Amino acid sequence: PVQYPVADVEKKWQQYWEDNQTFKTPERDPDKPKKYVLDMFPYPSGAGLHVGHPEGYTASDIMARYWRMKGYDVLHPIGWDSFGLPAEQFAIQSGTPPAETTTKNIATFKRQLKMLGFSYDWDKELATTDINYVKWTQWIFLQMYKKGLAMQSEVSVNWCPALGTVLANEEVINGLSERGDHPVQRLPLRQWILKITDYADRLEAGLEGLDWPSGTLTAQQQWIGKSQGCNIDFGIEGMEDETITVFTTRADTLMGVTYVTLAPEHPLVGSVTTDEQEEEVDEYVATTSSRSDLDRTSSKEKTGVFTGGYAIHPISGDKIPIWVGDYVLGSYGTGAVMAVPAHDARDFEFAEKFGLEVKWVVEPLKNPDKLDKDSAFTEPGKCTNSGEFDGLSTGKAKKAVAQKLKGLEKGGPKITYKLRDWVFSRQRYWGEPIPIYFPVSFADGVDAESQDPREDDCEHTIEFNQPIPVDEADLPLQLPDMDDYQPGDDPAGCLARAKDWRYFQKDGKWFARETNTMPQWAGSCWYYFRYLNPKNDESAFSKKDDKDWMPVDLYVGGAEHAVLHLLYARFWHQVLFDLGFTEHPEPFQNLVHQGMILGSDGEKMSKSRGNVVNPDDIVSAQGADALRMYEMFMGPLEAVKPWQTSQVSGVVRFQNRVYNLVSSAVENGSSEMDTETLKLMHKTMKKVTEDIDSMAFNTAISALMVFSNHLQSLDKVPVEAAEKLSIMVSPFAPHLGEETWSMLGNEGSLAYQPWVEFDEELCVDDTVTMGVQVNGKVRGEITVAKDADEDSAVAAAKEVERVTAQIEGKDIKKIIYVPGRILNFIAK
Ligand code: ANZ
Repeated sequence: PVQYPVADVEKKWQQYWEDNQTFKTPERDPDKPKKYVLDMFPYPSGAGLHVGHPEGYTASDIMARYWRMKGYDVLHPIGWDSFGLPAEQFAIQSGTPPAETTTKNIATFKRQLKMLGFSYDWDKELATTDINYVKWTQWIFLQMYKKGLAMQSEVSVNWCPALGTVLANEEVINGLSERGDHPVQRLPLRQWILKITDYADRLEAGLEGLDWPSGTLTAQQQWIGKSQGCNIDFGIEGMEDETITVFTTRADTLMGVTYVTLAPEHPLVGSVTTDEQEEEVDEYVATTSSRSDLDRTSSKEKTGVFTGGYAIHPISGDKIPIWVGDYVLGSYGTGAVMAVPAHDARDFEFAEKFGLEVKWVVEPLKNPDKLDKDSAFTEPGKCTNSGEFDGLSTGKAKKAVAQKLKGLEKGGPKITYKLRDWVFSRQRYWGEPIPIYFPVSFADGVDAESQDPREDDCEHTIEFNQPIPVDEADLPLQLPDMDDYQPGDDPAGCLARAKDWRYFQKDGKWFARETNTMPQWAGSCWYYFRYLNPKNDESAFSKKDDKDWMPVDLYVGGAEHAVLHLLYARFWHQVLFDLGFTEHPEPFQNLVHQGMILGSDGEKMSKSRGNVVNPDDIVSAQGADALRMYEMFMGPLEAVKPWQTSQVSGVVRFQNRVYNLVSSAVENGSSEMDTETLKLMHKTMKKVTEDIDSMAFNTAISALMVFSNHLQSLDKVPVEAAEKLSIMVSPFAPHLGEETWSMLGNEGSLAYQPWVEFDEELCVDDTVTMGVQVNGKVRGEITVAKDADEDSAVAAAKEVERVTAQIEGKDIKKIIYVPGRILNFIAK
């Protein structure tokens, strides 16, 4: 055998693809079907590519290459998600401007992706930090602003002092920042928010019909957290005009309410609290204010204090004590609950701890006497001790109570969502500036003309309540150059220090720009639209391109984006849909998550563990195709799997074998094919085609291995078999595919060669394995020709010991034989 000159071959074909623009996106041909194959674009970190990147990127590349060969118009772009914290942290430490670091890192990533032979159309390349991209990101923000979907709000936010910024709820995990694990506190701050809650229902409904992993659909559903229930108004003793509105999913338990609990941040806490209780309540509110929602809902020990005030039950008119407890969240529902300790576990714990009354109002449908009263009974049942509602099942009672309250104008059905509005501002440098500014005012009587707010001693006020959008014609609004990127403790962020940028004069009046920037998620909300034509100067993307290419037919990326990027992007998309910019209601029709690749020790790869595999090393030792094939051969795409270097040599051997088989077919091949080889070839073509269709790449590669082993056992390799092998191998190992294709005497690239077609009839097995029964009981099995006649089937069966043991010495009365299905001896 000859050695496959992998390094030279891979370099040669990469050069060929580049010189010939092989993967340039075609003009859409309306007579052809299309596939938009999208990768989650990488954040170009300083560390370069890790082996997790090529996994998803190889999978999508296989599909893109396969679909081109199947005759689809394919769009397969790549770009860079290049805003974000690490470049800025690096700038703080080293003084290197983030733009410089980003450019350098992009160059490294690009070299590495090219080295892996992905069939990207590099003309579509974009970076979210490109000024022409920023321009349109800001433009979309302005469209949202004009639609009332972007607004300022004084919100209790997750302030991370170490990072000097506010984080979205999604970015805080167990009270620590998702990036860097720094402690996070709650603080009220002026923020920009996007009203994603306006889209809660649409975001939930749109999930139906998406071909997404079920876990991700569930994650989004739970994140949106649609909850169907009822709002109920309780009166307040001594306060005619005020009511406490609670949200409940168990209106049927209304007659079992024994107290009402307000969240510590509920606006009525102060007014319902009596003088005697004031000190205790104030103290309690102060101590709970720093606790995160997660902490409050997950901690075992319930805490709370009595306010001294009483609510009035909307139906019975009973007096009900009002408590404050931090297991009730201020940000969910109405921030107040009607407590039913008999039927809610949290209320039960609370009532036990503080000695509050427990009223049983739901009984099990069966054996109501056996109800154990040591814990809450939270299952559905039927109403009891509930007056007019007695006997109604839980479902019916919920409706009856809601109807009754509606009639009394004391509440009614209500849908609540867990989803919160999206805190969209960051007090950081390396993000898109928010294209808004505010008037600057000076003390009464001061001559504004003579003032300069850029000077330290110039007293002035920024009128944050009078935001003015930047004129669309003035976009992009660029970041200023700065030397110091340190966020500092001014929540206005470091851009506030760039005074020449921040303050400007127009028609003799002073204005101040917004100094908050957008979060990193902004850029990834719409990059798939910009790929359609990243050079478009007229618009973010054109209607024609949208019509031609959207939606994304295959989106490949990590499951860690289940609720962040994938929800935000759907939200922006739905807004753009409502504004008439796209005719497709959802962006990503089909989503696939690649599973994480672990180190050879089965642990997550990390520098500190020293188990990181560098793709550069694998490529320089064994080649890009070997890395690609190995990653696809490791196991099912979506499975988590450990790296096993020994298996890399397995695919390297396969690669050499294919090369040698084609060489020998070229030198000394056969123009004929025996039936066995022909049948195996068709079976392999069928298996590989169907496996690629379902993205089962590991089994497709093993089928190719089996086929190549068979070819190797032949005296002469049939040329046709070598051709098919070359085509089938090419999506996985594109360099090897091209090289063998050209060795077979073909001109140019095989990227657009028609994919193999199999003959279903040749894929059918000739033999069949079937059970043999004696008196209806299976005693053994035989493998015979599919159309074997009865005599040969019986002869085969008589070779099976367990069958002969059963019929020996008996009279065979009858033989039932259906070829390929049943052979049954009736013996007495
Ligand atoms: C009375 C009741 C009786 C409840 C009962 C449950 C069982 P989901 O499904 O998550 O929407 N709740 C309402 N607002 C709350 C808040 N801000 N903080 C903490 N808990 C809150 O849950 C809705 C239920 O959670 C509501 O129904 C309310 O308790 C509680 F036998 O009301 B229920």
